Amino acid sequence: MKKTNRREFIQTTVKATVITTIGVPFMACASKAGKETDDPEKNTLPVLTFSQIKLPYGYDALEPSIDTLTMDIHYNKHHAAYVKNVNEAIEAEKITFNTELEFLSNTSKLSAKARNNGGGVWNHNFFWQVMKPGGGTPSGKLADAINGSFESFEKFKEQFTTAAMTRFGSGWAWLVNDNGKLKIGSTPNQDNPLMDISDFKGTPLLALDVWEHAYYLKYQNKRNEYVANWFNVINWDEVASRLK
Ligand code: MN3
Repeated sequence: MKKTNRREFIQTTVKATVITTIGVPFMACASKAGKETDDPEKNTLPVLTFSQIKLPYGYDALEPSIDTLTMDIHYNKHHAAYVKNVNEAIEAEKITFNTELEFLSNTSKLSAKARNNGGGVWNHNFFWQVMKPGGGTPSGKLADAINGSFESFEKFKEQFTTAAMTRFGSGWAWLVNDNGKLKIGSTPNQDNPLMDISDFKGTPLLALDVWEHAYYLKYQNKRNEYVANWFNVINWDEVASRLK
């Protein structure tokens, strides 16, 4: 009697456990599914938001190559405006790209406002990082790549300077990696070599802003002096880190 009772008890307990384990996940699934459809936050598509990096140095850090007032206005007014404008465009135009790279490589599908301001944010975030007080010269693998592609560092500087000087109007000069080969070129306005619409493509290693707002307060019409002095504040370690 005692034994039978115990078996019955066990069987009842097992049945109850089975019901519970089937029942609980079912309820959990139902509840989770309900949340996914009812929660407005979970129905919102992920949207890219552009932002400014923190300036890696003070406004006066690149003196005398880049003056303090220019750095302040460039970062706090020009760059900040691109951030505000591209984020407005993303919202107004319901742009749903998830990453900056996806955004840039699809610029042919974007409005002029989204393209110009998105490029403006990305280019300046890149530009701040490839500069630092003190500068120096490239070394190691990067120096080998520069010598291999342009014969010498001096020839690289000449070619880069030509690209910066011959960009008519506003734009950027670039050093890019194009499948292991380094190339120099330029883009108009806020376009860059990651954009599908760009004639000049590659992975950016170094960039120089040649918009007048980048140098006019100190150098006025003398873009050549700005370019020559900028070579003293290139962060070659940062450039090297981008050469994969
Ligand atoms: Mn600029």
